Amino acid sequence: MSQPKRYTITAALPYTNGPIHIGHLAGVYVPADIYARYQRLIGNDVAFICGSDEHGVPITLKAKKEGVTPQDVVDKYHAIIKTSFEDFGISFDNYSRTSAPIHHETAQAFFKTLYDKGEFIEEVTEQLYDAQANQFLADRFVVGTCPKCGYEEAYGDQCEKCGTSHNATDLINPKSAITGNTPTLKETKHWFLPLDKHEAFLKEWILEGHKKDWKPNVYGQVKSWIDDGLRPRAVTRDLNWGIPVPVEGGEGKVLYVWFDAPIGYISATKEWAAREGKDWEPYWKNNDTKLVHFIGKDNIVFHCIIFPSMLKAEGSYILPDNVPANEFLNLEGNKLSTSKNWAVWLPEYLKDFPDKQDVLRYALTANAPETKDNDFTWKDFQARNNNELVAILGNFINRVVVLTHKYYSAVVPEASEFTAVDEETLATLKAYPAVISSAIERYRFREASQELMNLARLGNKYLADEEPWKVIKEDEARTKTIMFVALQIASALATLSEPFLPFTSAKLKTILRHAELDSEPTWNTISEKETLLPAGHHIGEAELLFSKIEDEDIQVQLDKLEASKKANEAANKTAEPQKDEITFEDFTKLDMRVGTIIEAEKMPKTKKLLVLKVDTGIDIRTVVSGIAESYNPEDVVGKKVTILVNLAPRKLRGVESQGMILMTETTDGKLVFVNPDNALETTNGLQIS
Ligand code: B3M
Ligand code: ZN
Repeated sequence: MSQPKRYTITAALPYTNGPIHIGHLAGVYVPADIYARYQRLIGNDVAFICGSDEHGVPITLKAKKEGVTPQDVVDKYHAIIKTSFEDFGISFDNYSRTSAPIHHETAQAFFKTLYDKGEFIEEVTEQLYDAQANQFLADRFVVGTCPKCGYEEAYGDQCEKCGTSHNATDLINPKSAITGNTPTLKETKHWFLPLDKHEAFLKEWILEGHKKDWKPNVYGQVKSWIDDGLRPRAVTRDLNWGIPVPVEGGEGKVLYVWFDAPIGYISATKEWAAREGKDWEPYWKNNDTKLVHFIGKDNIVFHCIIFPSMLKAEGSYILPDNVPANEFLNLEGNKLSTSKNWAVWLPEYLKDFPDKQDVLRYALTANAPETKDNDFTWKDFQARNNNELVAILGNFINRVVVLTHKYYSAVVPEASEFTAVDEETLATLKAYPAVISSAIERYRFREASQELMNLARLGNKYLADEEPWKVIKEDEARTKTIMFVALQIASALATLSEPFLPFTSAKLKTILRHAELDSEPTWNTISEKETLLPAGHHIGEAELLFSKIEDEDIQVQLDKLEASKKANEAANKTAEPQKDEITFEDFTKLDMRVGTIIEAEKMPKTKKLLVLKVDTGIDIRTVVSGIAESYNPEDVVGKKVTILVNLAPRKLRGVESQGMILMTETTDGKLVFVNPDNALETTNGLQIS
């Protein structure tokens, strides 16, 4: 067997400003977990690292919105996110947080090293400033038009549309996210990482060195940024939430969140190694370690250009071997959005589907946004569960286990002679670990998950073709052989499903009593061993691996989304813009009185019109009013209304209307009377004061 390799596998540190949703899981954490579990299974030495990203403007904004401190925000969401990862079986070796003292020390030391080596440019420049908020506007504190793609809601440090990272002063038409004001410029000192200085190295390392093995979406983005030319980027900020800048002149300033966060991978590795009594340095400094960053596509620039430039400038670190960034997952045709609550939040999913962690993992993997943005639909989720997990994998295992109990009292039977079909089936089985490995090694997790399902299909087909339930009536020896072969497939599935379906794999190993075998099948031995489950081995009770998801369960989820959509529509219904200005004289021309509706009836053959008789205090007049969709005639009789009495009469459907009742519209479109109860009733009309 080959020497175990050392792997440092990182997954993007989630911002602790909210829980995580299926987009995070599909794009980053499930593929990273499949990869890490797989590397462990084949015997490699793995440090699978993540943690909460607790600095940066998103946290500050959330704290402002909720009226609490940033520390309150990160404490709350760190706990929620950490629990979600555990709940979904994401097998981090360490889930740390960037507020941990070890991280503050590590990030400050890193900064200090670059500072001492003269790797920064120290410069006083004009930066965007919000005088009203008394605050410099960096990162998400400022929104404007992206200089590269024209997206109008780009942040100060990055455009989420095209992924480009830029300086806040590059934004066209910047606006403060705090007050909405147009910022002014104010001088301030910062430290800049001269990315231009690392351009040649980046070109050689990525553009020449990783043309073949990096995903085209990642390579293409990196190439386009490098081709556009790189410029120095500020790595410090005038903010009060973050890691203090540890050098002279840095008082009152903090490290840019994207400077400190990737160093979080290193701090989390240190924390883990100390706990485990290991040395952290080989995981970050030995050339034979493979460093792999799992991220979403909006993080590419930071992991492929900025962080590697930092590591290179520091000098003692290895660089990532690969950065298999995924594209985005949409939900039912729309972009996932926290602010619009257009998401499936993991804690909520678990409330509705408490034992279906693996189902979500599987649905997200089978439909992962690996090469392009992809859509998650609840119908597809239901189909993946019912048609694949239940009907193929679950069904196969259930048949094997139930028949073994029924025919052989749960003991693996002795095989006699293998037929050509048996030989071929067993040979195909032995090839599966390599097939699935190859897909995983190429970061093709969709393909890998489908190959796993194909192995279950192989089992199902084998049983359907060999029909042990028929053969048992005439040929006992043959039935034993068939069941023996089927049991080998079940055993391989228990092992090979672990990276994808860890909960199911554990259940299946319990059912097959893998732990009681002299030598438990492993990823590497499946292809080598003659048998996985030997004759005479006792298996355990059948247990339901998957259960059908009904249409009603799916409807509940669709209804939730529909409710979000409605709530958004109501919230987004913006007020009509103000009309052209009028003069005070114009206004005094209006003669408004308080009147009482004394009669009301529907205008025949219309939907909208009511014919009203109104006592205005000066006379009783007829008014035709377009309120029939909001009021029944009987409901308005007796109501006090504000009426404009000197409006020129006009005929509507043959009835002369002698005035206008003042109405206003609520946000959901209902017309309501301008309530005159507070108006002064005078013969001179509405009081103006
Ligand atoms: N927290 C951004 C994000 O959640 C960021 C990742 C940091 S990885 C070092 O999109
Ligand atoms: Zn852009």
